[in-house]
Amino acid sequence: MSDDSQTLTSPAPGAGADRDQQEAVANLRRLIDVARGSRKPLIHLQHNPDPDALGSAAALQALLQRLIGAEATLAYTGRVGRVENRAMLRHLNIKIKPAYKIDYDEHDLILLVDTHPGAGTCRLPEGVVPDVVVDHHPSVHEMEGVAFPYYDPDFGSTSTMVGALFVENGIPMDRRVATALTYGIRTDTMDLSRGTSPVDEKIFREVYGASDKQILSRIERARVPQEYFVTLERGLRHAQVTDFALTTWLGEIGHSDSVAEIADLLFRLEGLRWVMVSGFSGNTLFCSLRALAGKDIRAGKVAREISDGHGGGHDTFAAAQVPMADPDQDPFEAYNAVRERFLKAVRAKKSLTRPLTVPPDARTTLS
Ligand SMILES: [Mn+2]
Repeated sequence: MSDDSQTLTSPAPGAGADRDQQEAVANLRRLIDVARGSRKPLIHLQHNPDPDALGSAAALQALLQRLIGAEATLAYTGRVGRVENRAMLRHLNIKIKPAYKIDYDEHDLILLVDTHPGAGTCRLPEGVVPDVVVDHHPSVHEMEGVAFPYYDPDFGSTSTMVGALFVENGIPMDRRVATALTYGIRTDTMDLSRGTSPVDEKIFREVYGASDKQILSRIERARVPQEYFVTLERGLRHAQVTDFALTTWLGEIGHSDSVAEIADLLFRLEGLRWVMVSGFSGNTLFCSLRALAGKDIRAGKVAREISDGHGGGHDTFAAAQVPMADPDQDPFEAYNAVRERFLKAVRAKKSLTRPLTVPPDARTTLS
């Protein structure tokens, strides 16, 4: 969506902003109504939480503290893999607890952030229905039983949604929360370049202005372990360019964020319209998809198709986590099967395939 179409469809310059504020006031009211009286709130994060999940959860925790004076516990499943994300936890003192250590019955208020019931990234224990859902991911599921579904795919990030509750209601936020939200918005929207609305721009300006630039820099430039380069080398070596689509195989990965990390990097290749990067951990095949925005480009739909429903996401970026049911299945064969389906789904001509750098079995010399 271009800026031009925005100004053309907006009724008047100020009207949209007023509406955003009215919505934020109403949403805060609903949050207070649902949260009032809670002594032990719990915020459950998206599986393998990313900076948007971590930032929005930390901010929601601070907001609840202010509104009802109770300290919410942050619970997560999966892993925080990427070094930047671990640096974010450390530098911003965000404390998260593994969900298996949590007794969900002990908590009188359950809030779900950056995912929603029914989504592949939601790992709430069986039977637990959240009271509040804060999420911006497109959904095909009904939020049944959720007292306050604060759900809107027009937002570029969940961090923007929580940020709006602060900013539009004039609630002050401290530097730590502003920094967490800044990093959440930045990473989820690729520096406001994908899937954003004017609200994201506005809220980002506010939180960035109040953020700690030193800490932001420390998070963004976090040093990586040697393993990162080993994985990267495998990704480069196995990369094949088929027509306008690049696919590659990372083999066994230490954490599921690797596929997204390498996908972002390889997507910079000129002429590309699609990228799919895969790797495996345990008996799960992880795939990360990137697509160039365009008419009928639906990366989320492709991710769902190639994984028999084990994937989803946005139009230009999506992911799939394919279970490999048979323990004897060769992960590379599983990848090849998914790759075939992917190339078919995006209609890339297989005859136009070449290695990105060298053939996978090439011997290279340093001379
Ligand atoms: Mn998000």
